[in-house]
Amino acid sequence: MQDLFGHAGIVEPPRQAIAEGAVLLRGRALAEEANLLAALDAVVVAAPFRHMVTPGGFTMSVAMTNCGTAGWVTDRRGYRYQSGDPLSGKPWPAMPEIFFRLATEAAAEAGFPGFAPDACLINRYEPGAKMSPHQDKDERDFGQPIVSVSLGLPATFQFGGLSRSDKMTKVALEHGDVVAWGGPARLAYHGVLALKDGEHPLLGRKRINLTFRRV
Ligand code: MD3
Ligand code: FE
Repeated sequence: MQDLFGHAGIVEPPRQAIAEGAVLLRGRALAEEANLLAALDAVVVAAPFRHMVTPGGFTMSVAMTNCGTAGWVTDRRGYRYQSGDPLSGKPWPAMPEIFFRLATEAAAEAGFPGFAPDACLINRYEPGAKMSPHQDKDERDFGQPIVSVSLGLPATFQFGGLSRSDKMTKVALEHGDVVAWGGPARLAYHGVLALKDGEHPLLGRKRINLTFRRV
């Protein structure tokens, strides 16, 4: 039998506040999964995933690419947004309309109307890949939220407070989940634990996260 909210037999409200300013929309991307994955494939043909290097000289376990008018990059010189893909020298692929629409609609549903992302960082996690706790602060206007879309294998996401030492809370993010982070959650420390191996019916042994930002 279908549950009340159409998500994997778990009866829970479609909008869940997981912290002040952080709203989880469980399964919000599911209706568009095929269109999202087709658009993703086209982006990745033009701008393949690559493992970037941090300013400290470590190669990230998460592979990344971008679409939109600006893309987040890191190398020995630092973290920044830039309009061109350093691998090709060409502009990042345009943000697919289906990406933009999902991000803006989800933001509005979460209480952040008027969000117009110009950057989408695409993270690919394979088993063992993780993202250590950090803040997202390379953007100009922290009044703008960040929207994230999880696809593929589930991951344990952790988020805390404004200080690295604040206690962190864990939440499982699954295929189709969308989270909007704004207000007091915008500068919260957050990270992703090492991805557990598994097999997703559409994506295989990986997790993809789309992170939408207004640079
Ligand atoms: C909470 N990515 O790319 S997305 C990142 O799942 C990043 O790949 C994670 O953190 C991932 O920077 C998490 C969810 C997310 C994004 C930004 C946030 C959570 C956030 C900013 C503030 C607080
Ligand atoms: Fe982040």
